[in-house]
Amino acid sequence: GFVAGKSKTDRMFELMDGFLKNDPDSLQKDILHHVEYTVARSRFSFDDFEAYQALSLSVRDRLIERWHDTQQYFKKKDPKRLYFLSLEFLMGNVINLGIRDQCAEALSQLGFEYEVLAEQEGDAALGNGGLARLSACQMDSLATLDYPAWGYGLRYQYGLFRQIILDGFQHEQPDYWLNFGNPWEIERVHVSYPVKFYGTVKEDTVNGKKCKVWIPGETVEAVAYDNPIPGYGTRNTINLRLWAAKPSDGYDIESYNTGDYINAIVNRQKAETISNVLYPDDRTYQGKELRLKQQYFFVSASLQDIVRRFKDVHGNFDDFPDKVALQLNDTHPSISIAELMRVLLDEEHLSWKKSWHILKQVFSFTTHTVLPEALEKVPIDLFQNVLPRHLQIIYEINFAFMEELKRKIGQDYVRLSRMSIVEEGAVKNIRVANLSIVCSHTVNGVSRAHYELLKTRVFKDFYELWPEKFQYKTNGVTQRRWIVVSNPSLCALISKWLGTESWIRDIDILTRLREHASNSDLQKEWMMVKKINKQRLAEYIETMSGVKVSLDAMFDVQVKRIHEYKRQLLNILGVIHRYDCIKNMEKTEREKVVPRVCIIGGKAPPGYEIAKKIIKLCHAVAETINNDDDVGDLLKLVFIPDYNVSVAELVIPGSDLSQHISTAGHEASGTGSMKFLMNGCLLLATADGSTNEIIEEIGEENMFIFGAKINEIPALREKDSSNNAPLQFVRVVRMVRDGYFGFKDYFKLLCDTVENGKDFYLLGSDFASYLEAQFHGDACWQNGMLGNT
Ligand code: C3B
Repeated sequence: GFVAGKSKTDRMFELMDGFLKNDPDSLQKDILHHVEYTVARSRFSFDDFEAYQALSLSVRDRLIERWHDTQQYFKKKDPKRLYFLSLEFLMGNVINLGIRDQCAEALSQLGFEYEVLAEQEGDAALGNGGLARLSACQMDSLATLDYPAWGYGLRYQYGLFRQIILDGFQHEQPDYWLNFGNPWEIERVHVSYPVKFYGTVKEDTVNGKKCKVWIPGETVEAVAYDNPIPGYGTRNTINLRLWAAKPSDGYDIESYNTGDYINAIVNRQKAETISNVLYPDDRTYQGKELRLKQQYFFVSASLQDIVRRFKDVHGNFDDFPDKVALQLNDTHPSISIAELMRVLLDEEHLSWKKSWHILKQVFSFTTHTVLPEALEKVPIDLFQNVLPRHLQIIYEINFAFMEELKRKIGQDYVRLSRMSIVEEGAVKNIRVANLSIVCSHTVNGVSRAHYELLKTRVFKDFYELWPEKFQYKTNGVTQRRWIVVSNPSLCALISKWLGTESWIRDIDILTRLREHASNSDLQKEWMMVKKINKQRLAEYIETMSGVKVSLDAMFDVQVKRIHEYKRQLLNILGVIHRYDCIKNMEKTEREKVVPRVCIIGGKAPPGYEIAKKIIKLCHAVAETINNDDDVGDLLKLVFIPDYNVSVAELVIPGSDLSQHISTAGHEASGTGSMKFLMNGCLLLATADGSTNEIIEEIGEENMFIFGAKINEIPALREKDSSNNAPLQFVRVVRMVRDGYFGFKDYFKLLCDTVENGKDFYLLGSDFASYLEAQFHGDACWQNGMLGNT
């Protein structure tokens, strides 16, 4: 019964607080409970995987409890909610609950090892690279900082492909990660919405007013899968709601009347393909129908969910902008603009004026790129076919925008056509970025340098029109994953020297370590930690590639997606130069060489030929160097296959030096550098993206900065840049061309990208200063300044 004077809700909070305990004894009971009743194995005999399942389910129960408390709390408070819409999330495994030690103890008595069970879990690789990992770090932060936030995305059945290397070539293998189920997610069969596609638009009258009715040609059901995300040091547990496509229940007379019952069912079943697979290219947009359907599918389901939650409490839409913030993670979810407008107009029957007034207060748009070719464009024909009503709405938004613009800038038709949402030409397109800017109250860049480029180049016209819309928030990464989880030894060290764990919540507290920076005890402990992590990494390298590496060598790492602008090729050419130098040295000179292990890892988009050739070149060069006894431990080159969040957690803490060497003006921000820095690894970098701000923060004297600056790039490109290339550059490229590492014909195209006046990413003109920075790195290592004393 209820205690007198207490509300039912208060009583519920009280009760739940006492439900699941976190002591090892209670955890053991729960684990066995799940072994017996959920996994349905005998508690007298279950293996590591089953133990992992039971453990995850036990932890999940605790998450659900917190999740319900959080929902209940916010339901009562009705705050403005932040909805983060993203087509990609790279979450990694669940962290933050703060009961790891208790779990480990509970398991050890049952005869299992926590670490071994943790290895049973694969990554949820529902994203490509930096953008997707940023989304995950943001979710962690939002939860920890007690925000009433929701993430929305797609539950792909096939995440990012697994990279297999055969003979040095990349092969892609499907990542069917749900094969053995996902113990962390909660399937919400009752949270599902119909999503419409294709069809036609008809005129109708409702309450005496004319309106549009969209008669769809296909309806697909979106079912919610919830992934609770606990904050650190708080009970706030937010939700990442991912949608899966299921055939709709709707009885479609058309297809069943043809008499072909079997085919009608087969066709319905095809609906599931919408959420099947993640597009593995994180930059170039190809205007594919499936991609547009994926975008609209997750956006439509999310908005239906958001509007339903709003309407549960509010009778009309006046307060919508005070209760709902929609954050667009790049242009991928931008179709939600037209969708919200459609819902307000066609389903809620608000006027255009009122709908537009609401709309322009709720969206904010973060762009993650500087490359104009990466800005999404959707061919009008495709749009018309898949989303006919949305196209009408976009035309109308554009018409109003063009009228407004003409009033402001006059009849400057060149500028008008540049800024139009509709691109005219042989193929007409919708420019999704323009739509996003016109309809968002804020356009956000991901670093200061990125913001400057948005203002002066990428979105110059729009900046001049609406300077107040533009801002930036420099990217960050969460120390909860990149130190606490990935580097437990460093975590312990930091807490010990700071005398507090508060830095785990508030990263600025880390600056207090400066007071101890010159303390030799701290330095010794720091080096011990690095050794442990290098050891772990060295073992991994040996199992993955068979190469034995020396722990006394400098571990020099570049791990990220493979792209020409990120210049892994510059790195490899640098390694060839180093090898060539060593080969040509006298014995006495060789004694002074700093031994290096050069580590490269990353996936190439499957259709990106040059990126794939870069991977092959890395293997070809490694084959030559690593088998040259004459060079031995002075130089090794290893490629780490299948780079992902788990691999990053292992590689980053074990690195001494890391490379972030994009051509200046191409990396919008870069976040890998921050993860390496947190783990006490120095940076060899160009003054690009967020690196510029890191320079200000830690001082150029504490980094190895090289290469042309952002504002020097255009002039360098004007000049025939391959003529700026130093002799050393010409020499190493020639070695590749001449077949020194084999595969002469195969590498021809790759060499062509940096020679004969076509060196767009300016490897040649940056090569000399790159080598200088590398040389400086060696010198610091020799003086024990790189942390190798
Ligand atoms: C990336 C950018 O390339 C990085 O510079 C940036 O740090 C991150 O986003 C996060 O902002 N990015 C990406 O991974 N995929 C895209 N399609 C566009 C940008």
